[in-house]
Amino acid sequence: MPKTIIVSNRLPLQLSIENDQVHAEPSVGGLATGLKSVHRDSNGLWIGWTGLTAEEIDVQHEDAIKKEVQDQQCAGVRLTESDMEGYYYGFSNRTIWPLFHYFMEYAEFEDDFWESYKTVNEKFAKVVLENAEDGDTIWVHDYQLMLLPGLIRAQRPEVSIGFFLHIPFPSYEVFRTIPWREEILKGLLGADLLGFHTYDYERHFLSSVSRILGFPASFNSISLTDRVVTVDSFPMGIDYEKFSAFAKANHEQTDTAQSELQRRLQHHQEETPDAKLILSIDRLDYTKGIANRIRAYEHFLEKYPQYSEKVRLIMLAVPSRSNVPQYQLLKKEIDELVGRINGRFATVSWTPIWYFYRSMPFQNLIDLYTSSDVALITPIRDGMNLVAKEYVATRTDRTGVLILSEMAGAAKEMNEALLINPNSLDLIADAIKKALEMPERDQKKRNKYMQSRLKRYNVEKWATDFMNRLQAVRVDDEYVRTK
Ligand code: ADQ
Repeated sequence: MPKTIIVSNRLPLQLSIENDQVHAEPSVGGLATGLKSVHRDSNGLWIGWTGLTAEEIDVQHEDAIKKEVQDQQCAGVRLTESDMEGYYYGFSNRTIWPLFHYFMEYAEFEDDFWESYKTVNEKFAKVVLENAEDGDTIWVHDYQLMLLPGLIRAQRPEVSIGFFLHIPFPSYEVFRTIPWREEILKGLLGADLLGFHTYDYERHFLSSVSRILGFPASFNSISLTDRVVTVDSFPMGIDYEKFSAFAKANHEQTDTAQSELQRRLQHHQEETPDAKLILSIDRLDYTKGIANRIRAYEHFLEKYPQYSEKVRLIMLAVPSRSNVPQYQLLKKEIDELVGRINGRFATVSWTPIWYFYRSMPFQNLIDLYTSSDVALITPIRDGMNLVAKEYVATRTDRTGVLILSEMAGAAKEMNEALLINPNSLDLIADAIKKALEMPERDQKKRNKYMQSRLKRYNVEKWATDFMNRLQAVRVDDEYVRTK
């Protein structure tokens, strides 16, 4: 029976070694949830890196790890520390990530990074080819693996290959600055179907293909010499039911069952009933516009001093890629900004920003979403932004206001949010005021429309739509080739 193989940089599991025993726990991230049915049904297999480098794995644990991984219907790709340096921290996160998010001045074009990226994509290809048979369907994820569709196609033309990019695809003028632009496009074109979050990313990709490789691209298909490649947009959704169910349970919880954070938040609300909470959650990344957001909040406090002691920004920044220099600099900048603003505006009974630099358990994430009157999400660029969608899904009584950057893919589906240009501190400050003063009726009306859309196009629908489309384009292509 043909099977579906999912390939991503990381496997959807957490490996740990305790008392010489190896354990693998399934992870609960959005991608893992969305692809659960694709993975579990149809005899599926997930291929990716386990999270432990070859140097971190003792020889005596190797077989146990392999077995644990296999038990989760997964197969591991063996990567060394030097692979991770060059392919992941290097080419993926110091070349592609900044460039695809229009941070051109951060992009490093290093031959060594590129060589490592090619080597690791070949390692992934080897594991895929060991496991794939003709007739199988392979779904490759994200910017770390852009050469993989081409490498698989070259060896096994009779498999069906889909690729989904989770970050923006930049305009041709930006993309063409990459020295290895042709190889990257050819790698991607090994797929039968290429998916993007928005129509704009899809359009940018088509224009790069026709201008760099000269293949005719019309509407949403590209005619290669021997095949047709389909390109389309599939905006990724969230596990709506899970977020809304957790939020409902949160509201119904008795005092004793509450988390420490929830108790604190409730206590804060009882002490200062007219004070409002503004929430900010992201990985600590320069694309997320965190520094600008803090400056905009400062500008808001200057421009509207009547809000002193009446509002608090609760900011969660999750540590990320902390060995890449730009991330270290950003961390320092944010620490300083938070210190400066708290020092400047605080009173004996009020701290304007509560700042957490850490990862939090899922339950705390829900506590924050359900307790906040406003979510302030202002990325400079973001492929989609799931936090915006999760916030709206947890507002079970439909109150709450989402302020969202126009530069996030999610803005295309969330027109009822207060959309702002993240580069204008003044617009953000005014949007904060508008959000804090928005009548409940208006809040509920906006959230009602967004919720019904998010509920319908959830992450499972996203995954099945992509898979159905992949089957359909494969059938069409076979028809064209045999005609
Ligand atoms: P990210 O850049 O990581 O994803 P985002 O879409 O916001 O950004 O997803 C973050 C996820 O992490 C959310 O699901 C959120 O719930 C979770 N999360 C955040 N803080 C957490 C915490 N402290 N503990 C546990 N979980 C936490 C990339 C792209 C995005 C795109 C996604 C999906 O950059 O643009 O939306 O992939 O395609």
